[in-house]
Amino acid sequence: MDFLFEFEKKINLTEQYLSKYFMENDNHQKAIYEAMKYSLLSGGKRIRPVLTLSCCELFGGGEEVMPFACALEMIHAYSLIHDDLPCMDNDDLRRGKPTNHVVYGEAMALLAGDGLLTRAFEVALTNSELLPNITVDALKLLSAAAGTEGMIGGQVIDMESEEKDIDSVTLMTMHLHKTGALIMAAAKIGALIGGATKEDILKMESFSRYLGIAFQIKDDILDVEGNEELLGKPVGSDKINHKTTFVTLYGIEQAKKMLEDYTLKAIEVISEYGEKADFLKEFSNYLLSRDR
Ligand code: GRG
Repeated sequence: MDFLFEFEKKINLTEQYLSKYFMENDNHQKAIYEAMKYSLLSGGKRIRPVLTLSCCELFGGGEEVMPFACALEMIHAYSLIHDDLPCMDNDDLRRGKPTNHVVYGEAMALLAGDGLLTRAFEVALTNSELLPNITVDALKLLSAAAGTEGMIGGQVIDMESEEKDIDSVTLMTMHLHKTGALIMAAAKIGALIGGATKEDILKMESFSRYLGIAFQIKDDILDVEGNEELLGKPVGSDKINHKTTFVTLYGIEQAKKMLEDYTLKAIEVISEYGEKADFLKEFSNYLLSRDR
């Protein structure tokens, strides 16, 4: 299997679907669609939809998962818009471009985030061929991951930790929610729609929990050692904002060791599926060595 070729194919499919959902907007709502598209169609790595699709394929599914895969990416895009707002992290740059509120103003950025979140659920429901019980279960996973027991819950821990030294348990809990929840939902929804059993879905949960933590550790390392041009945002922001990260808590060398350990654990879980899981194994390694 040529990993980069397969990866590119999955990214292209995601781009096609995402654009399709935003084609017909030459009407009086033009302004909000422009702001939504600015953040949704602007060079994200598409990790969540690619994970959703590949986990679906692992169990024999395919393109039928794309509405849910895109819904996850839309929720991710909304979280980035809101996270950059002046009342949150107040960031001016993301993916090498001015943030949404810098271009469209705070009020429109707020609405663009709200619009993406709401539209995500509409988009998720566009595949009427899925069995109703599968759709309902996938929606439960999606909404729980986005909400107060998931990503929002993690953001609240983050806000309450500002300017404080937090311990390793709080740091882990925060990231399992803030970053991990959507990544875990991607893997589980993909598996569910692909036809996985309950037992398989539990395995995918374990796999994606390790992967989500590894993803965040890498993010913290990149904030120290990354290249600003490749990242499209300034490095060192965690230090400036006095944030506790895997690097500040454990040191850079230990953080790198943890990144490798969590990635290996993820790969170990998925290895049970043999060659069928080759893409996911390579994908885990790609996340470990990524430079943006
Ligand atoms: C709803 C305000 C609000 C926040 C929710 C997820 C989140 C909390 C905020 C987003 C900011 C952030 C730094 C989250 C941590 C997860 C993370 C590393 C996001 C970046 O994801 P990538 O690297 O982004 O997949 P791209 O740009 O590739 O799409």
